[in-house]
Amino acid sequence: MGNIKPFPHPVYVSRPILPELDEVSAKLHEIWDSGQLTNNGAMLGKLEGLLSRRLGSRHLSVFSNGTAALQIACRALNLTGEVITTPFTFAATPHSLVWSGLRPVFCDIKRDSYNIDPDRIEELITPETSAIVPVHVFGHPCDIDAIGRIAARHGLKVLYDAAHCFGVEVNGTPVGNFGDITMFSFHATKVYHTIEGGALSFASEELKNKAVLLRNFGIKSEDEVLETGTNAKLNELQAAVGILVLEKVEDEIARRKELTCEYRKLLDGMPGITFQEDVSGVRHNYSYFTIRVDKDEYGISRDELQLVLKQYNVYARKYFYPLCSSFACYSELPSAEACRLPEAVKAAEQILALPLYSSLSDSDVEKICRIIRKVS
Ligand code: T4K
Repeated sequence: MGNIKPFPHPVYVSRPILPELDEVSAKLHEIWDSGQLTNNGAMLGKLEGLLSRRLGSRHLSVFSNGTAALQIACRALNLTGEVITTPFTFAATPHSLVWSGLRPVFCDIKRDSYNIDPDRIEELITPETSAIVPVHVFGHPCDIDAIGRIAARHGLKVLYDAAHCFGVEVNGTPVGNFGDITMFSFHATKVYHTIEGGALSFASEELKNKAVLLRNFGIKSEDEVLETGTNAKLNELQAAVGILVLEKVEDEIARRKELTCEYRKLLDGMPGITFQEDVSGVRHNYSYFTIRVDKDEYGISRDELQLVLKQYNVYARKYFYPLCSSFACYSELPSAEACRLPEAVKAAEQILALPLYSSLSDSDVEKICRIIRKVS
């Protein structure tokens, strides 16, 4: 297209923080010397301490991935029956509910935040409802106060999916300190990672103790098994990588913030392209930069733009498409009907996540924006 040359290498939506190999090697030496590879070793203990401080959580445990952590959270909270959640999320959110023997009930989202719409939650509550599972989509916090009030009024638990929210704060309070339990994902595509991994931040020590039992088969001691637990432990190698990644995460977030500002500056005012701004009072982590493509104003659809970008070696992603409620496994649910979820349906058709990671240069972002401007 025109005189813009494709990128010489693929430009992905995300790239993980990579610690220096000699630092990893030093940690591996420590692990080798100890002979302890997994089962709650010293590296995991150290990582949990560091993350508790960094995420401002008094009660925090680390797990093998965010999905297993969500399942354990459902079990620790004794959830039953129906759980109200958003369809505009990654498959892991509703799937974790089903794996926990629960029925997801999909609630529409707000147009601006892409998060569950609190004004639509109460009409979905039935005698079978035990919890709300909101997602802080793309790291933008949900309407926490409204959700808290609804949960209190109806005696429901709140389990937040904060997969995208490492380090996010709302009016000075870390995002993991709301609701009964909050889940973080530490997958390699996230702003902070342990290759694969996740954490739960609990409202009480009691919930934490239960979840810690559940992540190791429910084994309390050599003589006692207290719960039908599973295996969701993080091994020592990944914990070591997590410790090293933690040292780099502030720089990563700072650089992503600069790149986000650059995207916003260059895309501002482009007809048919809108994006999220920072929310007042929120400390953001810049985990994703998404745009919304209005075909009527922009000229081509989000899907067409994604294909154009691919021709330039730019691998933007349609997060979250397809909408979870349209998966074959959920489409028969009454709450999954598209007419009940108009905002979520539109978001799934229009939103595109653009590349965002610290090794991207300003000129890379400038070129991506030039491509987007040129196609319109
Ligand atoms: N809740 C929500 C709201 C979530 O978004 C997620 C996960 C979860 C729960 C569950 O948490 P985990 O159980 O995963 O901890 C990715 C991730 O696999 C997934 O963790 C994430 N959400 C989801 C939004 O995105 P894909 O299918 O997009 O990943 P993939 O492999 O296509 O990676 C995207 C790009 O990132 C690649 O094109 C290249 C780059 N990449 C990826 C990996 C894995 C790298 O450069 N290096 C890598 O190692 O799902």
